[in-house]
Amino acid sequence: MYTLVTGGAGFIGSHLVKALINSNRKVVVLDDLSMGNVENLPKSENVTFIEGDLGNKTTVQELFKTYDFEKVFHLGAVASVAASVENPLKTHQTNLEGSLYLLEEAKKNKNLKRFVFASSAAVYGDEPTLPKTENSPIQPLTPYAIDKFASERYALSYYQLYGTPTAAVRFFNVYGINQNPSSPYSGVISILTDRLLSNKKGIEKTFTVFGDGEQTRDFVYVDDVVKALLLVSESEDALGRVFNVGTGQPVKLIDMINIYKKLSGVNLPLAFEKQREGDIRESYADINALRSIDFEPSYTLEEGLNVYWKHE
Ligand code: NAD
Ligand code: UD2
Repeated sequence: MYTLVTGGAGFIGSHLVKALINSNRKVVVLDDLSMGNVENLPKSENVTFIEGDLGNKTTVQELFKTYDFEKVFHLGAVASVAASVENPLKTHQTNLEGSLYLLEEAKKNKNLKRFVFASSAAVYGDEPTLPKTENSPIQPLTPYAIDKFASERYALSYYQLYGTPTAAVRFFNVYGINQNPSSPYSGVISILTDRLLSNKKGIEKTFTVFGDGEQTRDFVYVDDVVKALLLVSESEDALGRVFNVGTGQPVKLIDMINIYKKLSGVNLPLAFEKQREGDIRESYADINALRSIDFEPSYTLEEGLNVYWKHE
């Protein structure tokens, strides 16, 4: 029996693949390498890499004909909000149509034990209720968030309508090793790491803070995200439900920057620019639902940043 990880060559997916391999699973990765990199994958005979587009129905159908999947983790997506705003149609083909192709195949597979869909805190938009519980108002503001919410609902409705064993997770701000810092819309911690590394090497760079730095986020270390994904894929209580994945702790952007500068011991000048359009002021997760299936984050922000920095 195999486990499918779509988007497995990407940031979060590749950490999940490593964890699955370490627990002796046979893993199939479907990734079109639009963002991912095969170098992220562990070298193991238990990993089969398939370069392909999950937004192509035939590719997905062939995949399910070839392999009998016990678990599916659907992480493959156009993960950039900015890209979704630039090209809603292309994003939709991957982020919604692709999800439906996978769900349709999952529905037919009687051996399937779990299908976990990776959604996003973006579904909450800038609605001000805090902390975000899974029942907080939904206000998806971008094509990315709209497709995430629709896919999530489809996944959960497949459980209600057809008994397909689905669950969904809403990731907050994930950070860690292998996160790509190359776009201005990459995760802030990956950009900060990149700037700290440059300054450490004597290449002087500044880090731009958008706004006053007082905005809060729930930064969750990637290993904790993998832990949450595995729990959601195993717990009977997770069936048909959606779970926030964060730490439950809000951190001010400026505090995170100062903690990181201090632990790296690198001097990094800051420049302040006006707040990004549409930037959310405050965001953090209520993780009681995840706690109810025995999740507790293992990393404080300091610990996560420390592991990340030491690796770089
Ligand atoms: P990522 O870009 O590193 O990973 C996504 C992977 O999907 C990439 O390897 C990419 O090549 C692949 N992909 C894209 N389009 C594809 C297609 N048509 N067919 C096959 N593969 C395709 O991003 P990530 O940060 O690892 O995100 C993983 C998932 O988690 C995504 O669904 C993303 O939307 C979601 N998410 C991430 C965060 C975060 O903080 N990183 C927050 C919320 C939600
Ligand atoms: C996250 C997601 C985004 C979307 C959004 C929905 C990531 C990378 N982004 O955006 O996809 O789901 O949540 O709410 O997961 N910042 C700087 N300097 C920089 C980069 C960022 O000051 O160079 C600020 C940015 O303006 C924001 C904060 O840092 O206030 C976090 O930025 P981010 O892009 O990492 O994540 P976020 O929460 O804006």
